[in-house]
Amino acid sequence: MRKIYSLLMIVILLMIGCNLRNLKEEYTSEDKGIVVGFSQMENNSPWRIAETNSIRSEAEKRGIELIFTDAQANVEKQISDVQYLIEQKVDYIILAPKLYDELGEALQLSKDAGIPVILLDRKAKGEAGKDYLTLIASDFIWQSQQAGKLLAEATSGRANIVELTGTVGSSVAIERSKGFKDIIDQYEEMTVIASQSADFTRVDAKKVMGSIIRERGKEITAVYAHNDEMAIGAIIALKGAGINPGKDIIIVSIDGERDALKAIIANDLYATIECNPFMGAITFDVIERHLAGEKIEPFIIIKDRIFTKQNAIEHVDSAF
Ligand code: GYE
Repeated sequence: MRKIYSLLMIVILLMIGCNLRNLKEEYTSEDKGIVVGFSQMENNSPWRIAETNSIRSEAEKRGIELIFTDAQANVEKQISDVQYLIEQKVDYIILAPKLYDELGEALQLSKDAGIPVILLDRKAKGEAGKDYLTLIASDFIWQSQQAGKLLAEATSGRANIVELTGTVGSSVAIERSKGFKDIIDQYEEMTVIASQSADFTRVDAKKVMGSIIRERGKEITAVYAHNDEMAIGAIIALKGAGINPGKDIIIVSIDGERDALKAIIANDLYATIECNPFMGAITFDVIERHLAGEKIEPFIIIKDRIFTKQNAIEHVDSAF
């Protein structure tokens, strides 16, 4: 009898515990009760997919409702996506803006609607604290300076460089050109002999690099790509033209995606500077801090690492 009694007590206590837990979960999600909109510019590369997944899983983890839109690389669509999020009366907008000038309009629309915007991974025209809450991104000048330094080291300061730039009109492409130039300008014999956009994509880079090889093939000794996808495209084009990347031509790039780390291990790529896409936790921390009435700093910098032959193996499995 006593045994049955204690067993019953345990069951009752467990049931109360479960209920309390449920209540607590409901309380936390209802307590926040917020809806966040996320306007992604495109979702077609390992980097973008990793960023999107990081935002999505963090929202889910915190019980925050997320409305996701993908502008599919179309700037007009991205502006109307933001309009749609405003109509949905979201409490915050996370905006990964494709182009600097054009997406300034989206900032104004959100501002007029009184919805705070968090810029993610690129800038848009406006002022922090006024037109948007904050920018969460890597330091692109630092990244590209590191790429320049590594290339100088690998080529002993003598190189005819092809620069494959990112999307024209994006803040990141402007800054990744600038930081790199800061460094190579210090070397008399480092010159950019061709600079062309391949829109951050592997397919375009393969084509662009192919045509540069046809025009200036013999002169090229190095490639600086604004992201890994373009570096991979360049590697494919070089191999297709019978040129040996890593030996005849030294390549550096930015992002730290898995294919790039594999290319380092295969000696095709000299180095890649990380651009960490896992910004979900930081982004929702900002939202929660803002909800709690804290003042938010205008620029939240993501810290990045450098991947070379020395550490690529160690990181390849955890890369995106
Ligand atoms: O490096 C690239 C992506 O804006 C930081 O955009 C981002 C860049 C990233 O397409 O791969």
